[in-house]
Amino acid sequence: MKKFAAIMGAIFMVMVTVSVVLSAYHHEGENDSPNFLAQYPDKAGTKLDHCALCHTGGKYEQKGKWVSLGSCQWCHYKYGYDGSGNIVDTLNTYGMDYLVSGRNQSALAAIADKDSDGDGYGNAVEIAAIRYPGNANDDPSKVPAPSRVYTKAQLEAMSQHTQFMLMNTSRSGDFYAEYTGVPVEDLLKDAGILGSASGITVFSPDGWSDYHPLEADPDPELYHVNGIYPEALFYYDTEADTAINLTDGWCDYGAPSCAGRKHLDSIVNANGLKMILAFKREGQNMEPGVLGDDNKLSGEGPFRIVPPQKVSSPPDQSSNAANQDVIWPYDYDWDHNAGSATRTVTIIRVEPLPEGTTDVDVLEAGWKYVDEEKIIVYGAIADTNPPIPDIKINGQDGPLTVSTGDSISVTVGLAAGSRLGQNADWWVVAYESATNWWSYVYAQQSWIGWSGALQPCLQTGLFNVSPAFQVFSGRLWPGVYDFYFAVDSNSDGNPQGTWLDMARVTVQ
Ligand SMILES: [Ca+2]
Ligand SMILES: [Ca+2]
Ligand SMILES: [Ca+2]
Ligand SMILES: [Ca+2]
Repeated sequence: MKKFAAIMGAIFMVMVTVSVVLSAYHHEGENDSPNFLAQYPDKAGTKLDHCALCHTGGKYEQKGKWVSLGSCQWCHYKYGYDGSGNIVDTLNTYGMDYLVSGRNQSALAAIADKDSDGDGYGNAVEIAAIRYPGNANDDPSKVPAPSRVYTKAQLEAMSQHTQFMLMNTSRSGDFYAEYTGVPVEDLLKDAGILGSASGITVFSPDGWSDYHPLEADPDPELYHVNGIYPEALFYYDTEADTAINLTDGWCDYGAPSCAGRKHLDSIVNANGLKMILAFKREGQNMEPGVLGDDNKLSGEGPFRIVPPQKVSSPPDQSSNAANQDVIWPYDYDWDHNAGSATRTVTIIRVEPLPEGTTDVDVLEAGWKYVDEEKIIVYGAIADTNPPIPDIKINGQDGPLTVSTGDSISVTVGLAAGSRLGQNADWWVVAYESATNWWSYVYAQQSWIGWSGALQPCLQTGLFNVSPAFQVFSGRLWPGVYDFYFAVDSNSDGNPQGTWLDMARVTVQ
């Protein structure tokens, strides 16, 4: 019991540090990620080198609606910036196993052969394949989700949006600025966002991530992607102005775009205020983010997610400031949009990931992307290289007509595309009205008549079938036969026909 209390005390210390260094995953003074990298040195910079290795995302109910949070937000939500919550609530099954096994490098070795998340793959096997050992939805049978990489030149070639706005922080200084970039809504359309998408999680290479729903949400902490934000007013006071009140001022009005504006002026932006992926501030490229010796990210470029305030307010004094006897003291309930303005974004994950897919390995999209001024969008977006099943009768796509005396040959081919290796149900089936459904079962090298359910041909990882493979050869009774070849994005034994081809032959 005493040992447990000591462990919890240690975690408490780590989490207090979290509240100081919000921007970095490798939280100052924390030993868990060094332990992991000592045990698995080649996994540095991979997606496993992240909070999500041991911490879970989560959901909480608000007015009958469930709000989903990523691992960083969930930890801060459950645990609080003040460390008042219970850290154990934020651990996934791998994190729990690590904790109860001693929370050191030997604990990682001790649980290497365990299957912490119960998905059928041992922890070391998953880690070798760069799959999360504490997330049963991620395993080595899944393939990286569809992705698109954008260069800065490509983003600049898209329709640009410029807006003047307040960046209101809780703890740092506030400022007004003019940001230019691409509306995130437009970027996602360009990437081919799917109708199934519900939101995005953005990542910075220091490990910070933040979730944004597509549509407006009543939770004041959630900034939405789509649509226009409310118009804002410009709030000016000499007491707030850092250029005038050198001791207690908290708002920087020094940007050229502030010139000529007066207190309570309406802020007018052509096309309104939007969530943008900014690449310019005051018309200039932004300073690229770098991780300092103190593990704090400085700089904001090359790309920053910039959400406007959902509710316009004046800039308020920093919550850290001793002197709150000012015109706009810190107000918890005011909109601190700058806290959700993720700096140096290199990854946008469109949620939820399509079935059978998993996260891309973020190693490639880390600091290298900052240097190369690139960003990757992946997840619930169009797959430009999907599996293509092909079924042919006598070498033709059909429909065709033959005589009862003619022998026919049915062949299937598959280009696995982006889903190469993904576990799947394979279906080779035929339908004719008098005899109902037939399934070709590869293991038996034979066709099986309708027995109340279709039988999968195979249940294995997708591979390229080329040259085509013959599944039927012979003569058929008169009738109209539809032959199907399909592969699913899962291997649950039920036919979904995610990718499907059909050929019809009429025998007379
Ligand atoms: Ca597992
Ligand atoms: Ca797993
Ligand atoms: Ca503020
Ligand atoms: Ca299936």
